[in-house]
Amino acid sequence: MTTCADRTTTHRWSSSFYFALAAALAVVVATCKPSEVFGIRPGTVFVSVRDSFFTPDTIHVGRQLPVRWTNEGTVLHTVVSDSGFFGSGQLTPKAWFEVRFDSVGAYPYHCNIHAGMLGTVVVDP
Ligand SMILES: [Cu+2]
Repeated sequence: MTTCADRTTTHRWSSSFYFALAAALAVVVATCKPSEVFGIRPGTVFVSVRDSFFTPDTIHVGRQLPVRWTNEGTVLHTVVSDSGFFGSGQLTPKAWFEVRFDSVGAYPYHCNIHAGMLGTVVVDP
């Protein structure tokens, strides 16, 4: 991935684009199959993925703390940022997907299998 500093045309980009790019670079993603066991960091915020909605659909999380989505439904779902910052791929039942955010802001996301499965992560300072 190319960084801002490598570009010669950055002066043309809007500040919102800079913010979006910084946010995109700041997202850390992990995903896991059901059989794998990982420790859960203190402060992790959990979102349940159901058939077919996210609950809670809006969550607040501090910077650097993980958000973990777990498929608690019976069919495949995905967790995909509306802006392309992150994407889980297909989550089978019991599988989870985790993202940490370095930048404050609101990050709307959706399931790309089921129209109307929507949620928002709000990253607080
Ligand atoms: Cu879905």
